[in-house]
Amino acid sequence: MSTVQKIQVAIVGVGLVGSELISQLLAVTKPSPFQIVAVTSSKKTLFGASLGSDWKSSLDGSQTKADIPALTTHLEGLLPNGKVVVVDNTSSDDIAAFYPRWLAAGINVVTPNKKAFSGELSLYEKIVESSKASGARFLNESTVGAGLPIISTLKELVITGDEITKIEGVFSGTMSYIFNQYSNGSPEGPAFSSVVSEAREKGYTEPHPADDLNGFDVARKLTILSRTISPSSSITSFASVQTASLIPAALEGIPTGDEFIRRLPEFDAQFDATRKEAAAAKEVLRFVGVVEPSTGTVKAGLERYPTSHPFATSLGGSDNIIMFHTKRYGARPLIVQGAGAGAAVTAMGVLGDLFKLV
Ligand SMILES: NC(=O)c1ccc[n+]([C@@H]2O[C@H](COP(=O)([O-])OP(=O)(O)OC[C@H]3O[C@@H](n4cnc5c(N)ncnc54)[C@H](OP(=O)(O)O)[C@@H]3O)[C@@H](O)[C@H]2O)c1
Ligand SMILES: *[C@@H]1O[C@H](CO)[C@@H](O)[C@H](O)[C@H]1NC(C)=O
Ligand SMILES: CC(=O)N[C@H]1CO[C@H](CO)[C@@H](O)[C@@H]1O
Repeated sequence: MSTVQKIQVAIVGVGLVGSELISQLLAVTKPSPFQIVAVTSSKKTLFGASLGSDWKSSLDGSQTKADIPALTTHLEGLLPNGKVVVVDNTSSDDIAAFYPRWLAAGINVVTPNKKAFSGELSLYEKIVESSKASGARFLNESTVGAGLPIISTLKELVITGDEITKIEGVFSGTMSYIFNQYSNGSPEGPAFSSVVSEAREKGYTEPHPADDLNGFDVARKLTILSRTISPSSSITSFASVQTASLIPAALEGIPTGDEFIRRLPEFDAQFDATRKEAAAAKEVLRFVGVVEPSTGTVKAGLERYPTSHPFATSLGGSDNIIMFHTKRYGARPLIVQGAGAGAAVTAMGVLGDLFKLV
């Protein structure tokens, strides 16, 4: 390996997953094909060709301010030494806006950040063009289902010539948790507001639960799947996905999560009626995303499934489950299921993408 050039990895955003990724990178069986050359938080940057397990205190002590253009110049300077890849572990639109520049320069991009791939079509088109022009790659496995093999499974179905009839799934870990608790086929159960409030206390929701209940996270994931099936998909941005928000109209725009939680009980009766209706038909409620290429349907919302359906029987915790209905898989769809969030599995999805560059 010593004669083989290492892949030079720069990590932007060092929270839970970023930190976990660094641990996993440092634990890769020796000789590792990777070398961490830079780590950046929103405040500071640390450069170094041999960052080790003490990276956190070194970053804290660094005198170098975070500066993405300066990082970019530094990385361009490393290109003669071999491949360079930026791991974007932020949820920042500002960082996403740099992908075209990085890709055009020949720097690969690996990320769990959905922003660039699910936002404005013009940014996405620039990303695709810059990558084509330079040959640098962008990899996105962990944007959908964290570490679960969703994108890679879909890509393989598509490139081998299978025809996707429909993809349907529970794509949000938060929504999964909420409805696994709320609706199990019984007409009775805990109040919707109490399930949401408990999920929030456990840290399973965003600080403002409306940021989960609006369905945008699912709409972003569906946009990524649609564009992966067909880069010329007509989705102009995730905002154009037909999304049935669960936020009661009267609570739209409430500024704080605390006030939202205080008011949510006013709408328990409404959710309860929906649960009773489903139970009477021996069905459960699940918040799902659907992509149906033949009709151009891309939608997110609450749907009902029979109590015998895998979406009712096989989900626990905040699992994701994704069903691929295709021509070859016929009446028995291909199903991928498992934990769809968490630092360890998300970092694994990112590291798996890094290995694709080796
Ligand atoms: N956690 C999961 O299970 C999971 C699963 C799949 C995908 N993801 C995706 O992973 C990404 C991160 O997740 P998150 O929700 O935990 O994000 P987050 O809380 O917003 O964390 C982002 C991190 O990036 C850093 N950051 C933000 N802007 C930056 C900038 N301009 N330059 C450098 N660093 C910057 C922040 O640094 P400071 O701490 O220095 O402020 C922070 O540590 C998101 O895109 C998310 O959608 C997460
Ligand atoms: C995700 O990455 C794959 C490459 O692995 C690519 O084929 C696909 O088009 C990408 N999708 C999006 C929406 O970026
Ligand atoms: C995917 C990933 O690494 N996400 C992490 C990025 O960093 C933030 C910390 O600020 C974590 O919270 C994320 O989980």
